[in-house]
Amino acid sequence: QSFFKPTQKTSPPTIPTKPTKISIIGAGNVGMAIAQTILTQNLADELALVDANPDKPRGEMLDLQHAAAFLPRTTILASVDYAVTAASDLCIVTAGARQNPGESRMSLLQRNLTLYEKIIPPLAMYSPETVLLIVSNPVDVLTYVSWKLSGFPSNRVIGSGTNLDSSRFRFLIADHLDVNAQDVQAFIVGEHGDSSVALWSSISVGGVPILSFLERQQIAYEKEILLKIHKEVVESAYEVISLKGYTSWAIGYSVASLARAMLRDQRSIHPVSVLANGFYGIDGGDVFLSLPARLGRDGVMGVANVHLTDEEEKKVRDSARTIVEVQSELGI
Ligand code: 6V0
Repeated sequence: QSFFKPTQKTSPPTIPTKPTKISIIGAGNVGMAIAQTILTQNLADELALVDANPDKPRGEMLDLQHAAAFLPRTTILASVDYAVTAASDLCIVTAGARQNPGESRMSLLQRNLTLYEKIIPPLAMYSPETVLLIVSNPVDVLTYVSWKLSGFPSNRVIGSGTNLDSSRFRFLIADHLDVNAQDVQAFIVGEHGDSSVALWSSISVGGVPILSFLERQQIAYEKEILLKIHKEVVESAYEVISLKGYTSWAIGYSVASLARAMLRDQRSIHPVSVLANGFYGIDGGDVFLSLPARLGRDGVMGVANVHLTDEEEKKVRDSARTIVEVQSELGI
């Protein structure tokens, strides 16, 4: 006997549509901040958590399931077995070592490369149509590694890149000008890390290009403040790590915004790590770094043709060269 009495059928049964499924690999601080944001924003019908440690994702799954009464309905799964990720629309990879206080992102490479060789092939096998969204550091090199290991077309392999750096940048500019960060348009591109490039010429606040405004008003000292703000962006992850041991909330929101852009086919522009050959004179080998990309259901739909000054272009090429040099030693 069922709990519900069937109602009189008045229309034919609906054809079930495929549920939207997101998998998160690595149920650590970053993976769980992303999971929590995805759940509260109702971005998935199914959420699968995978971690090398079996207790961690199961504990996280139970803890989140116990919040079901306060959340949109989402089926949460957890396992060490990649079969749980089958038929994902989006796989977000956060597994791996994180920086110790003061440690650079690049120094994580060897440790995380070995893990990726075990993670990416089964993900690609169980979800051949998925978009891969890479978060572990060094994110640009690991996005390249994931592209190679998956054999996917480059539009379906994306690194979270400087989406987070750009939101830190927008916050600091907004804080300085006392406006809402959502009214600040500002991109940081290039490597997610120490050689990232701030695109000063394209910063606008409420639609007003900020640099030309400052020049017209001859407010020279403000430019120094802007340079200081970029320095603060580069140092901010190191500061958060030295204070709380890891970063989580901002990357959680940042990655959820990318998941929304793709799964809801938003065609919005985000600075994320994409295959960058051919843009801004980058030609020294395959390289992923962040450029303002238009995101939709199939991942990257194109790169916005943002004007860069000669100096900005040169810095982006230098950033590319740094990454290619690291990659050339990987033997992939
Ligand atoms: P964490 O809290 O130590 O979590 C890492 C998780 O990965 C742990 O639960 C591990 O058990 C798990 N893990 C390890 N090996 C495997 C494996 N082979 N398969 C599956 N799971 C595995 O680290 P945290 O979550 O703080 O950071 C994760 C990664 O994100 C690090 O590489 C960070 O550097 C990186 N970040 C990237 C950011 C970005 O903007 N791209 C921002 C913040 C952190």
